[in-house]
Amino acid sequence: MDHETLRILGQTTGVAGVALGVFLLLYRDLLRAKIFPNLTKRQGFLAILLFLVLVWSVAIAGIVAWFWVTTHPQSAHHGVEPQPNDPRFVKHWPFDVQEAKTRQHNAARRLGVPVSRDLTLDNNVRMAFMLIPAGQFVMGSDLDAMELERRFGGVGEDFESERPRHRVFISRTFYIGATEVTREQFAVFVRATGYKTDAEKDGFAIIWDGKWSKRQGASWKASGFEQTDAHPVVNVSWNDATAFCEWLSIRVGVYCRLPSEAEWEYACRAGQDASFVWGNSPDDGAGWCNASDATASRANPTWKSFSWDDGYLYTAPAGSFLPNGWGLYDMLGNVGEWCCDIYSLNYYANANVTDPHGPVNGYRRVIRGGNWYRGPSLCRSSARNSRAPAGRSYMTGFRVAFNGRYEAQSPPGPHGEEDNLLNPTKKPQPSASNNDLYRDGEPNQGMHPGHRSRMSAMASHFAASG
Ligand SMILES: [Ca+2]
Ligand SMILES: [Ca+2]
Repeated sequence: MDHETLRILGQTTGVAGVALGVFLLLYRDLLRAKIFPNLTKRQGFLAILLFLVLVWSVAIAGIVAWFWVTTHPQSAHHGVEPQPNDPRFVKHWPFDVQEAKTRQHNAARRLGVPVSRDLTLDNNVRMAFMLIPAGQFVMGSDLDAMELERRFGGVGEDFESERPRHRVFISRTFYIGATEVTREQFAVFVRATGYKTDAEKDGFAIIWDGKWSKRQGASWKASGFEQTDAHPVVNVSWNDATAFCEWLSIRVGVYCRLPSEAEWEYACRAGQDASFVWGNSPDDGAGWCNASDATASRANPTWKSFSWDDGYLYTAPAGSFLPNGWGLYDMLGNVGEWCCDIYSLNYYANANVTDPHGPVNGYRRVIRGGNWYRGPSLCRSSARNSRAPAGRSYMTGFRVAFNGRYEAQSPPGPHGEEDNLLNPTKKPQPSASNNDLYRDGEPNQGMHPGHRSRMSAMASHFAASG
C-alpha cells in the first residue's frame, strides 16, 4: 500500500470510527431497545459496549496509521530503483570502536595473519602496519558544501568534491601504516638508494609565509622548521612517495604502495560516520590530532584554528595523539597524506562501487587528512585536497599500504572477498604466474596508466627475482 492510500484510509477509518463510537455511546439505550429487544437490559448494554470497543479499536488503528504516514514523509527515492552506489545499501554502518576492533581481529583470524605487523627497513628501523578488514562504508560528506562552510569555515566550493555521498566496497583486506612515514624511515631509503627528491633536484620546496612561495634549499632534510627523526617526513612529492614504496616493495618482498583514496577514507573513519575521527564537534578533538590549534593561533592570529591546544605549531612526532578504532595515528592532521589516485572534482558521481581507484585521466594526485597548518575545514575525514605529482610542501607527507596476493598453494579466504596476505618475509613463489603477481596490487581496472606501468615493472622484478 502506498503512502497516500494509507493516509486516506487511516484518516477515514479514524474519523468515521470516532463518530460512530460517539453515536453508539449517546444512543446506547435506544439502540439496545431497537437491535436487541429480546435481551435483558444488562445483556443488551454489554453487547453495545463490545461493539463500541471494536469500533474504537479500528478508529485508533486508523488514527495511528494516519499519524505515522504524516510524520514519515515519503522518501524522495520512492519508486526509483536504488542505484548500486546508493548509501542505503550499506548495512551495519556506521559502527563503534569495539565493532571496529572485532572486525579487525576476525579478519586477522580468518586470514591467519596478525592485526599489527612490522616491516623491517634496516637493522634498526621498522615500520608498523595495522590490518584493515575488507568491508563497505559510505564515502564522502553527509553535509553539503555550504553547510560545511557554515560549520567549519573555509570556502564552500572547495568542499563540493566531497559529494555525492556514495557506497564503497573495499573488497580486499589490506595493511596500512600505523603512522605517517617518518624522517628516520625515509632516510633509510635515501641511504640505500642515493635517491634525490623532487625538491632536491629542483632546489626548492613550497612553503606558506603569508603567501605560497618557493623556499630555496628546502627539502625533506631541511623542512623549514625543527624536526626530529620521529617526525613525519615532509617536502616529498607524490613521485618521491611512490619511489619510496617501490624501494620498500623490493626491500621486503611484498608490493607496497600508497593507499587509494577510498582505502584512506575507509581506514580513517574506522566505522565513524561523523565529520571527524572523534565525532561531529571540532571542539571535542583535543588530544586527537595535531592541527592548527591555539598554539598556532598565538603564533599566527589569522589562521583558522581549532579551539584546543595541541602544543605543536608545526609537525608533531608521528603517533603522538590518540589512535582511531583501527589503531591508526594522525590520519587527521600532522601532515597531509598522498594517495595513489588521480584527483578529480567530479569523481564521486561516477566512481566504481568496488575498490574505486580514481579517474584514469588527470594530473593532480589526491592528498588527504589535512595537516598541522589546517583547522576544522580540512582536517576532516571526507575532506579532499590535491597537488601536482611533483608538488611538495612542508605540510605534506604520506603513509604506506600493502595487500597480499593469491598464493598458489593456498586458496582465497573463506569469504571470497579477501586475499590471503603474503607473508612479507617470504619472496613470491617462482611458480606464481606473472599475471598473479601483476594483480597483486591492482584493485581494479580504473588505475591510471603511470601507476599501472610502474606496477608492471615491479611484477617483472618479482618474477625475475623469485
Ligand atoms: Ca598544532
Ligand atoms: Ca596525517
